[in-house]
Amino acid sequence: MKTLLRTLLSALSVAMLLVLAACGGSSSSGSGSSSGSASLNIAFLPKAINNPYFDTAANGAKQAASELKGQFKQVGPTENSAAAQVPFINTLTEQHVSAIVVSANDPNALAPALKRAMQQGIKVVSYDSDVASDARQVFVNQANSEDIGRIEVQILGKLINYSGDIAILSAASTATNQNTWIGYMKDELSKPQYKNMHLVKIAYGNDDDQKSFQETLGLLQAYPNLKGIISPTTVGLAAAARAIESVGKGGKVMLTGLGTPNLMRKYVKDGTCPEFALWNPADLGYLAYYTAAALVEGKITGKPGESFSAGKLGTKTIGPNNVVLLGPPTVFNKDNIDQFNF
Ligand code: RAM
Repeated sequence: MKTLLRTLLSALSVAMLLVLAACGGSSSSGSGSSSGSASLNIAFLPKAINNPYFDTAANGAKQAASELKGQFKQVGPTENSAAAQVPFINTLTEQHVSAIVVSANDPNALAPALKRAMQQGIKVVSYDSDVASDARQVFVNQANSEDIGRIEVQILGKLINYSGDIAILSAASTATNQNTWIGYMKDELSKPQYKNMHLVKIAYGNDDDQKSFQETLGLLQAYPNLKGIISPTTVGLAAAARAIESVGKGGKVMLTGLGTPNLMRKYVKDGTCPEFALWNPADLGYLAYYTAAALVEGKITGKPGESFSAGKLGTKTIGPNNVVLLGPPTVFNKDNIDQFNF
């Protein structure tokens, strides 16, 4: 009897291993509302999963799905790379979901796969980080890209008295959103009031905590006179704060960028990162779901000037280049950070 049990148990564990192997370690996070309208079968594909920023966005999308009685699922790689995102697009296309909502690690590398999806009638919405404009119907932008880039330089300027060497710690070197923002940072830095601030290096942490931490240590070592760092990524900003403190430079090398209040609260209060910016990622996911749903239901086609209802966010209108804007970013500091919990 015992032997039989043992044989059964080991057969079961082999079967489980086979199932896991068949999943290929592809990390798909669970589906939200499983009931709901079969035609609203909307899949989110973030740059990578296991990033609290995208988890928060997914929570907003789930809320939208339940309001619209649609389905939601999120799939994605564990590593921030366009190459790792492509197979997920292909699988979603084979599954014939009604819409793919994607945050791109590269504007062009995802385009062929997304265009194939669109040819099969699948609606494509980019959110957070855009793809080439002919590879999606609509881009849901979190905030005006120019404002985001300029605000970060303005905050750092204030923190370091407009003087000294500065560096940027970005995400993937091909990320559409970070590269757009960095373009505006450079433009802001070219204004006369920043003439004594010098951008010495842009480092890339790939939205990977450990790599971002190491890259920050590298910056601190290579540029001992560094006065400030801008990290326009939630993963990079938190890792940079930890790295700065690990070498006792908290408050000496000023840090700002884009972060989530929950990850940055400690560093705002102890002075390592006195001020940073972000939008509400949950609202971004919510708006992206409503946009995809409006496309699937034929309420919009994605052309500038079309309007649709985005639930609690009110009526939204598609702007130039088929972009829907969430709203202005929020600046967080010690005076307001405790009012936020995400
Ligand atoms: C990271 C990602 C994301 C970006 C935020 C600010 O989580 O790079 O794309 O929008 O930071």
